[in-house]
Amino acid sequence: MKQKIIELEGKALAEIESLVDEASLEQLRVSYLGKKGSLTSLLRSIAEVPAEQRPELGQLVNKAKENITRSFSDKKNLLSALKSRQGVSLDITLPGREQVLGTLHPITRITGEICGIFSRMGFKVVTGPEVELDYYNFEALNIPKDHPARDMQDTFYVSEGIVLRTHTSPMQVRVMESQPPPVSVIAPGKVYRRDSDVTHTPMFNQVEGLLVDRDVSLGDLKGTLTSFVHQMFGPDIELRFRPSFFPFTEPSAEVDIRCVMCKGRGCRTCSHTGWLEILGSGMVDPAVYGFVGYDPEVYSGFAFGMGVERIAMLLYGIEDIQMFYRNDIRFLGQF
Ligand code: 2NL
Repeated sequence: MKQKIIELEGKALAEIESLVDEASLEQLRVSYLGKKGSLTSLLRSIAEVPAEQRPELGQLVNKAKENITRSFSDKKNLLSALKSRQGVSLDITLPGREQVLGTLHPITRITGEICGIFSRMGFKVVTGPEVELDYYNFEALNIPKDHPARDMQDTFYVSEGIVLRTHTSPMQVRVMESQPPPVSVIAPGKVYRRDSDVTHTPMFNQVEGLLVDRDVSLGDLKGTLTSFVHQMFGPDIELRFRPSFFPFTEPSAEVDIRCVMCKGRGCRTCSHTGWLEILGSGMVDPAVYGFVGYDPEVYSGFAFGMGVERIAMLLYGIEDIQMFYRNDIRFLGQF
């Protein structure tokens, strides 16, 4: 009896192993485990053996049934998995799928280039909050309460006394407040103004710079910014410093470069002046030092600010600022 069980189990497992189609597998299953199956009748015949042998034989035949049942179901799964793959052929000569690499956003690239130039001159890069106190954005920069730049038309107000920063200068005020001179920092980042047309977006990027120490002169401002412009636009670019006004600098100057489009002959981009304004600058107004506790009798400094989108548009010859923010990968992938 024992021998019979072992032989039947071995035979069943070998036959299951050798089968390759689902129909004959089912046939085989019935021939072992069906009502009239050979294992089923073996199980029944246990009733006829002497009672003292029954437990041992019963255990053995149950174990055999378990193994055979599991083997059938494993084989069934395997055959059905193979069947579902039929018709799917693998062509190993096909080229692989291309892994498309991302690129830096042009604004990120230019911001990095600007910061790189000033970093190599010794300026430290600092960043800070875009939601800013009115105090840091306006008050401490000597922008009086009735100044037009404060108008609701230009500034996004978050709540009483809190704005979206309109420039990155507040970061420089925070730096001056937290440490004595000398300071030389540049502050890159997003700024916000209520403005939107082909040359303005409500959010744009700025890089501002500040240097304060003993004996800093307008000559230092001119030398530093001339070096920057030459590194950014090439050593042959012509530039000029033109008197201007900002509430936080005195005197103030804007920097123009020879029009990169028409080389100075006059075109639409330069409004037929032959010049393009690329940054604003000036000697820090002594009133600003009053807010941060610097002694204007001992220290002087210069500051400057530029719009990154504007510089990128001039460098790459892009006419519509909105192109940077439409997320068209064909445009953004060119730089
Ligand atoms: C522009 C002009 C400018 C500054 C920014 C500044 C910052 C401090 C003190 C004094 Cl903390 N000035 N920044 C000065 C002059 C011009 O930006 O056209 N920006 C796009």
